[in-house]
Amino acid sequence: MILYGRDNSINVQKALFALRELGVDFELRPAGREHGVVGTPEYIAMNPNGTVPTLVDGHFVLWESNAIVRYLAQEYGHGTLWPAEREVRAIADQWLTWQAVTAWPVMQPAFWNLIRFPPEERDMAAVEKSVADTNRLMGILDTWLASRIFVAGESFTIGDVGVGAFTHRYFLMPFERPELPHLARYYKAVHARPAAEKTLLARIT
Ligand SMILES: N[C@@H](CCC(=O)N[C@@H](CS)C(=O)NCC(=O)O)C(=O)O
Repeated sequence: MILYGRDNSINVQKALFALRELGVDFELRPAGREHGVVGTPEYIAMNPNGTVPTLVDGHFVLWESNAIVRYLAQEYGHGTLWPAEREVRAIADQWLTWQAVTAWPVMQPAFWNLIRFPPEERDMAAVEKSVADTNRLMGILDTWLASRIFVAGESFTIGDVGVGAFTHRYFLMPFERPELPHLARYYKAVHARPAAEKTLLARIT
């Protein structure tokens, strides 16, 4: 299996996290930003969006990080990343979706302005709103985690692949966070996983 991407992208990290949790043999082919590749005709033929990640499994090509996480979990993670119980699986998927569709777009303005843009180009009003909204969303997650270890209950699932990678990025962002004791405990539980240690880099860039 080949994964195209760069290991500092949150969307690539989700695919890497799933591959490593599942113990699947794969090769990471650097692509995106400083690595280029994504604009080549060969890459566009695989992924017309010109984005990362893209997974190649034999003849089969798949893009969209959450689709990749679900594909891998269904193929290799029955009873682990892909819970056997229908409702647990649905809740895991709910949080995987929440990370990508609700949480990440809200934190993106803070990320782009504070991490990617030089100080003179930062839109601090957008940052302020993004930080306030992100902290509010993480408060929802914190409350949810008060009564469970991982987002879908006692076991690590696809939901934690997304929410875990996102929580990591949230705690590394250079802005103030409220006290979120359950989220802080969750973050430690995610980090204790060998796959997380390899995947969630110590610096966000
Ligand atoms: N919804 C897509 C978003 C893909 C995406 O925008 N990826 C970014 C990196 S996080 C990208 O390819 N940026 C351009 C680049 O790295 O060259 C997914 O989840 O896979």
